[in-house]
Amino acid sequence: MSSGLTIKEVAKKAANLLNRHEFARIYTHYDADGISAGAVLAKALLRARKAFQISFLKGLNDFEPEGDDLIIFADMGSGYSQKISEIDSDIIILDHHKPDGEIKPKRNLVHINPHFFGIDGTYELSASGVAYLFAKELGENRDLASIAILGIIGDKQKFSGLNAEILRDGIETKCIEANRGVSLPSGKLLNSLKTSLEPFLDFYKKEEELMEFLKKTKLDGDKEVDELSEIEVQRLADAIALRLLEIGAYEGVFEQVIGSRLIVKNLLLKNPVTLVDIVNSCGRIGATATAFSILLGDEKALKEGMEITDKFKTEILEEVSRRRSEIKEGFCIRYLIMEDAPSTSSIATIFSRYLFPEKPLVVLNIKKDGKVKVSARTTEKIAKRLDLSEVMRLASAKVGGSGGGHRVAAGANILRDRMEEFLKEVDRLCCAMLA
Ligand SMILES: [Mn+2]
Repeated sequence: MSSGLTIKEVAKKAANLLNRHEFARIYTHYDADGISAGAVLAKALLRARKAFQISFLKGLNDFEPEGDDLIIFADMGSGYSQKISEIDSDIIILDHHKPDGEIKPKRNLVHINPHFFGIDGTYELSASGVAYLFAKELGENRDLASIAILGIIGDKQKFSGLNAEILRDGIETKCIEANRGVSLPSGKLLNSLKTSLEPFLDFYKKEEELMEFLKKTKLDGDKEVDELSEIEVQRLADAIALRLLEIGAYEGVFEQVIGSRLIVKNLLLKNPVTLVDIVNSCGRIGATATAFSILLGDEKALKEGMEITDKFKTEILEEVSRRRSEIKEGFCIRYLIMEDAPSTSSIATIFSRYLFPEKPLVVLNIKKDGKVKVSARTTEKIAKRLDLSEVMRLASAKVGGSGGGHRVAAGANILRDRMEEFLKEVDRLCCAMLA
C-alpha cells in the first residue's frame, strides 16, 4: 500500500485528489479524536475554498453512500475494507485504526494510516494528527496543531514520534505553550480533583479523603487550578502521583498526568484537557454538532457544552462508584455487564487504567434493542503481549458480530443472546495471547 512513499508524500497525494473536487463529504468518528479530526478538516477545507458537509458516525456498519464524488473518512475506514471497496466515489481515508485487509477501490483512493508507514498508530499518531498532516499539504495550516493535539490527548496517545512534531509545530507557531505542571481540568481545585475523569483520582463521594488530601498538600480547594503558583503546582503534582499510587493506577498514567501542562492559545479555552473533556462528553451524548462548533470557535456552543460536560461527568462518576463492586473475574480478563449505561467507553477507560489495571477489561452494555456494545481496554504494558483489536475482531466474528480497533482499546457489536459465548471466547483468546 505505501508503495515506498513517506506518509507526507501520501498526504500530498490526498491533497491533490481533494483539489480535483469542489465538494467533499466528510464522515468522522463521534469521539474527541474524530471530532478534532473533523474540525481540522473543516478549517483546512474552508481555507482552501472547498465546500463540504460533515457527519459524525459511530462506525460504518450501517453506512450507505449517498453518491458523492469525493468522500473523506476520518478516524474510521481502515477497518472496513470490504465496505469501502463497494463505494463508487473518490475516497480519502485518514485513519489510525488497524487495517483489516486490502481495499479494492472502484475509483481513486488515498489511504493514509500510520500502520502502512511503520508508525505506531496507537501512541504516535491519531486521526486528528493524520488530518493535520493532510491539512499541512493543503496550505499553511500549522496553527491547526492546537486542534490536532486534542485528538492526541483524547485517544491517550504520547507526544513522541509524529505527535511530537505536531506539538513542535504548535509551539513554533505560538498556538501551543508547553509548561511544567500537572494535567488537570480547569475549575476550582476541589471540584477539579473530585470530578476529573482523566486523570481519575477516586475522590468522588469521598469528601473526607479529599479534604485530607488538600490539607496535607496545604492547598486551597477554592483556588482555580489554572491560577496555582509554580510551587503549588509542584506540591499538587507530587500529591497526585502519590494518590495514583494509592488507588493502584496503571504506571503509564503518571507520565501522561505529571510533568507537563499544555496551553492552547487560539481556541475558546486555554486548557486542552478541559476542551477534550467537553468535546468527548458532547460526542458521547450525541451532541456532536455542539462539540464541533466549539472547536470552530462558537462561544454559545461552549456554554452549552460545559453544561453537558458537568452532567455527563457526574453520570460517569456515579456509574463508576456504583459498578465497581459488580466487576467479575474471568481467567485472563475482568468484565462488567451493564444495561443502557451512559457511555461504555468512558467507564471502561477509568476501570482499566485506574482501578483494575492488572487484566484486560471488557465492558458490555446491553441496549434496549437487544444489541450489545462492547468496549475492551487494557494498559500499554499488557498490550505488548496482547492485541485487543484482534481479540474483538475474532471473538465477535465467532458470534456473528463485528469488532476491531487498537491494541489497547477496541470494541465490538454483538447480540445479547450470544453474549456468554462471546465472553468465553474473549477470555480464551486473551489467555492464549498472554500465555
Ligand atoms: Mn482515534
